[in-house]
Amino acid sequence: AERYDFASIQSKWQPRWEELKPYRTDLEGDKRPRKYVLDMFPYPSGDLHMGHAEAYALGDVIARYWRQQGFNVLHPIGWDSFGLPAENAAIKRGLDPRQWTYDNIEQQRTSMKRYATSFDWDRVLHTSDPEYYKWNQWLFLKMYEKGLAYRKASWVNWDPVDQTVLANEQVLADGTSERSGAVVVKKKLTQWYFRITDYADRLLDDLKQLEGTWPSKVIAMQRNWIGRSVGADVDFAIEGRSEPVTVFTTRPDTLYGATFMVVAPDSDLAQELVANGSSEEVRERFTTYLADVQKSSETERQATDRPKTGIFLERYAINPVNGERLPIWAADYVLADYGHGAVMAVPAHDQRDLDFARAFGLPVRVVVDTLAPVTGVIPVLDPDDLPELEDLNPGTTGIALAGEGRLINSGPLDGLSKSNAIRKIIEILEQAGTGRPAKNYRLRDWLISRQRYWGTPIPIIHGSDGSEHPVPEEQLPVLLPPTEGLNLTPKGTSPLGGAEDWVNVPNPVDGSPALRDADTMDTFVDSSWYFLRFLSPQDDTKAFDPREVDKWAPVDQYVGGVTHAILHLLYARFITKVLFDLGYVSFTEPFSALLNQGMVLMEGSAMSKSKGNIVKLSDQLDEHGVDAVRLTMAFAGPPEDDIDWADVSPAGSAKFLARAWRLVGDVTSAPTVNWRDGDRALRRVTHRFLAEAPGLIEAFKFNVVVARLMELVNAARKAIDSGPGGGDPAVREAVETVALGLSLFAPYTAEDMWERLGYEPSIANYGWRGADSSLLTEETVTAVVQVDGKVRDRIEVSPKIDGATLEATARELASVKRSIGDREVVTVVARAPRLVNFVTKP
Ligand code: ANZ
Repeated sequence: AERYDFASIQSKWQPRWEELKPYRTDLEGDKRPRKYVLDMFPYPSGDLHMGHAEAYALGDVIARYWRQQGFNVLHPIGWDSFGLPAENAAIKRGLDPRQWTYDNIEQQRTSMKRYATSFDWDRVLHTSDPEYYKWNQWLFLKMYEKGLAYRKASWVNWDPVDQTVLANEQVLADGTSERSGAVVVKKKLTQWYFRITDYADRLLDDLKQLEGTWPSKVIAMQRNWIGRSVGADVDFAIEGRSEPVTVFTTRPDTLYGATFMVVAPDSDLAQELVANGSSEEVRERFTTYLADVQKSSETERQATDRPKTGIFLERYAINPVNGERLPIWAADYVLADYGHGAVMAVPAHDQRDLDFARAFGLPVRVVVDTLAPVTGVIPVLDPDDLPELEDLNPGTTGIALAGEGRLINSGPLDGLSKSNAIRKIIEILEQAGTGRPAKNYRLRDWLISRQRYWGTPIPIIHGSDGSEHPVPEEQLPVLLPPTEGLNLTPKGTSPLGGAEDWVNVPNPVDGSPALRDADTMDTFVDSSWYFLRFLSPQDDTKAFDPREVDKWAPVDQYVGGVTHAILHLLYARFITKVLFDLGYVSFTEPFSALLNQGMVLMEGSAMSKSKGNIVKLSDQLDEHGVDAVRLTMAFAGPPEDDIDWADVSPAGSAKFLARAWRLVGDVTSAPTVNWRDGDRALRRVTHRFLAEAPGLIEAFKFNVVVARLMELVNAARKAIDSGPGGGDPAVREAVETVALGLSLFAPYTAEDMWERLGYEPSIANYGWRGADSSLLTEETVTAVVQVDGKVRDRIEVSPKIDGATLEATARELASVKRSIGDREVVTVVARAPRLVNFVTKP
């Protein structure tokens, strides 16, 4: 048999494709329906790894599929090439971050081309190119004009290793930096923010548009991240202070149960309360306490099992509904930047408040009788076995009564259910002017300034009088200064501040000395709109072309890792809505459908240097060939599942590809042969595949399609070796179908087969073939033949047979004649085409 030599097939086709550009998208002339299939663009951290290989193989199946279905497909690629790793590597090796970045891009580009991803190489972008980041600056200025970009001083997450701030999103659940792994601390800095909180409701409500086309897990993660809470703001007068303090509560119904107030120690409010009324001793203790609090992360502070700490501030608040005096405490379980940084504590019904009350001997007052029946709430306990409310006293049990019930000890609210009491108390407060309905979000504004070099400079000039001046649009881009003479080593302020010639500029208003903003933007800004830039990557007059964007966007299918389930997707959704509001795009969600591929593991765990279990992509490609690796990725299982490389067989994939490829050598008919004259049995296998594969691909069941291809290869091989032979037209039809199917997964092998079958390249641009429906129905069905209810025979009949013909056919059977003998047939029950029963007279 001929030898399948993947290496020579690859080196034959890669340069041919380079010339032919079969994946170039013609935006203008092409009138076919469009599909925008986008893979999350890579960070150029080194050469491509197994994770890239999986993601790009799967995204490519989808892009190639739609191309084959007759769509004009846009499948672009670029590089997310600003960011810390380049800068850190550059510091370590004394290089310019540019060199490290663009060298890695070159390496990845070479690998991607070898990997035969069907990208349109004529529309590549790099976010670190001035041609790209100019438009980040443009976007910033648009947001600034709209009041959506602003500067404020606040406590920020500080990464003490990378010496830069982190967005909340970049702090892991254990309080460490997603980037450096260092324990994140709080630091007070003036920073730039994007006002994403203005969009919280829309970011939440629009998730409905994505149901069914985004993984439900990702939708849930977005929803939780935004974290909307509905309740009320309640104003408490403060003794010795002219202004009231407002608290946010989701349970205004429990207002009569408030027994103290707690403020966040790190809030301005706490500082002020202490400064204007606490004793010297409390002031000192507070200062020590605050220093401690600042060492702990937000997650630690919210942990329920943490011993409660706090300080009584010797100040009092007045409950607006009953005039009660509530002592004010500072405690770290209350966060400064959630709600108003202050809570009304209701220990009977809130566990954190209860733990605190018990730790410091504060009163507990029950105001909801959780044993009283409430319509629609099924009692958990047997009514005959009900405990008394006193037995459930949270002060003794230590368990807060958080459930539904009826209000007690609450004046006008007594007897009401929770929801009715909430409605009523809000009414009462609104009338008195001491409260109103309120919503709160876990989501915070997006901190976008970074104190590092390798990013987009923020296009703002600061006057010596503190004024802010946006750099005029026609002066963009504000280019990054060269690294010569700059010290990139992190030291807490941006290295750009050290570029004297760059940072010192005249004030645009009066020419007086002024300074450029020396911070750079979070690289999530770059990736929040890149999908729009792919439509006109070379246009130096605008960020994107609204005409093309309207035709192509939103992205029909986005493919990428679940690691980006929150940050990147949330920011891209936010910026899309901003651009919609500014009139630049006509849609509000950037990605209509999302596929999250799983991870590639080795022996059950993520590949990592420390575990020493890294499988090198280039080794796999050298050993098994590109197509075998790609096919293995698709065949391993559902795309959302992780792939354990120890459990799959790229060698098996290579063997299958060789078997498929060798079929061509045994096809002896010409391309002009009439398939209709071919062997029906084989044609039926072929057409079943043609009929089923599209639906399976659209349902992301790539592995099933590969399995069906294997069946088809086997059927073709059998027809050649022990059936009608290689000259049968059905064999050609089957083998051509194998090539068309394989072209989704194994482009080199498929292209080579296609040429040897007598066609011009590229197979990527040949359409899919429709299935012949007459070959899809069953040819015969089995009819059961009974005499007096006993099965006497089974015959193959046409599914369209009528009752009379079925009866006549069955009567002629020797088996039937023998069992009827000489008895008289009194009734015949014929249920064509499945059953016929002869009933005789005994
Ligand atoms: C009184 C109350 C009684 C509360 C009760 C709950 C139960 P979510 O769902 O997370 O929004 N809270 C408000 N601001 C806070 C802050 N800055 N730091 C810590 N906790 C804060 O929770 C809202 C509830 O968390 C609010 O409702 C408030 O406690 C507390 F039986 O007010 B509640």
